[in-house]
Amino acid sequence: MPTSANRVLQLGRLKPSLAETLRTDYHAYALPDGDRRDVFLAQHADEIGAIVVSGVTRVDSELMAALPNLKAVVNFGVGYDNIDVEAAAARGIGVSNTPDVLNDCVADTAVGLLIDTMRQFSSADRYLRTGRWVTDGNYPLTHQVSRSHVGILGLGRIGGAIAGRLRAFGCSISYHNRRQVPGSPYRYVDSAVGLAREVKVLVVAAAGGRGTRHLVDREVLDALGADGYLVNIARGSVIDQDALVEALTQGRLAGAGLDVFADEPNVPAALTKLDNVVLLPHVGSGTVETRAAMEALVLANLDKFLESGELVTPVTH
Ligand code: 8YV
Repeated sequence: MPTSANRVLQLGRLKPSLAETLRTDYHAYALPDGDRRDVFLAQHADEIGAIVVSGVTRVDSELMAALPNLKAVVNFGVGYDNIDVEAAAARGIGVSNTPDVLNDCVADTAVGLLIDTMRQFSSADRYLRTGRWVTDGNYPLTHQVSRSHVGILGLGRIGGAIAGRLRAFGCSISYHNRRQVPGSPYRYVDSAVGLAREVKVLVVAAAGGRGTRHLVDREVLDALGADGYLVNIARGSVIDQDALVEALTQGRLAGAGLDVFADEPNVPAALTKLDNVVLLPHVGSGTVETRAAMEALVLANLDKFLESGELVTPVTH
């Protein structure tokens, strides 16, 4: 149980079991919405030492300023573009995320999306269910995944796990990253557009945030071209979504597999009408096993913070 000057605040919705643990074992507050929020802050702002939040809820400098004793933001998720990390650093507030424990599931999702997009399994399933196999005959031919040339945009922990899986498919792998990865067995390309120009499939695995906003723009999409495929398991903000919708609807891109979008949970209606697009509702890490591991890491960070003021997996940026 944290001391009264180091209370825990739940911000936004969390995994139900995590919210329950915070409420019962940590006597955490939950920040109310609307007018009740100001009333809550007037009464309790001084008590809050740590925030627990998930990737969908913003932690901005205004909120940090309203909590004078805030010392930690513990994030459920590896991506932390929901948190103003510069403002946190300036105020001496530590931020933690949940790295590594979700690499496998997110990489599985990327490969699943890539295969579904190129082989059109979801579309073929719809074809069968709507009786078209009987009326129209065999499903049209699609494109081979094995031995294709794949580009990974962002060769971090998740990008590396995706590349490792695709290697087993005999794919040749190139990548673009802010910095070349020392000792990487994959071919480095020094720009996103250069990478898109040489590959059949571009897989986006770069962290979100200001530095990567619209890294995949119209020029990159055109470099990928009418025979190229795009897969995104990172953040919707990394892609210029309007340019993507335009390229797909005009046939300037062969297809796309998307787990993330610019304004979740809203997805452009134009995308839902296309059969060469596979759309998932941000399920990359969404398995029982991985979400349990993320929850355990959130609590490990919180416990360490409450004991020592330190975090297990602090974000360094
Ligand atoms: C989660 C994610 O869906 O870890 C991330 O960055 O995007 C996902 O694992 C999300 O954080 C849960 O809200």
